[in-house]
Amino acid sequence: MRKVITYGTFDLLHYGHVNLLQRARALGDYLIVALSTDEFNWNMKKKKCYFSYDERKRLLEAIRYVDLVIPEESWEQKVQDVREFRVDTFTIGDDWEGKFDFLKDYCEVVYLTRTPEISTTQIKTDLGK
Ligand code: C2G
Repeated sequence: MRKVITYGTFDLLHYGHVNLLQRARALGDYLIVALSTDEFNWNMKKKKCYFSYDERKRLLEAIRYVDLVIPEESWEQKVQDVREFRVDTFTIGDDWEGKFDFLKDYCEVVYLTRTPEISTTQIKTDLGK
């Protein structure tokens, strides 16, 4: 079984996220999503989420491409995650191109193109209009 892992906040879940998850899952047979906790988002990403971790987790678990959701609590957990879950492929959107190449020592690294026209920030801006 080829296992894939990806990381993110996935707030205000939208079709750009689903496009990513669908392609991530297609890289293997099992997709793990490491979901940024509220604390990680606030302390390390300066992101205030609309939905709580539990609500974002619930939404991700309802997506057919997602097999397991685990918490992302630090920038440093990726190597441990790859080893612990015996991951074959790490993948993430190409807005992170090159940032996680260090994982190539442990697994395949694939950067997938982002869906250009949609973002959580854009949604919040448009709704604020
Ligand atoms: N994404 C995408 N297209 C969009 C928006 C997002 O493909 N229009 C992808 C991102 O590239 C990322 C995933 O969806 O792979 C989740 O996006 P975010 O929730 O914004 O994740 P991010 O804040 O980039 O967190 O340790 C890594 C970080 O946790 C990544």
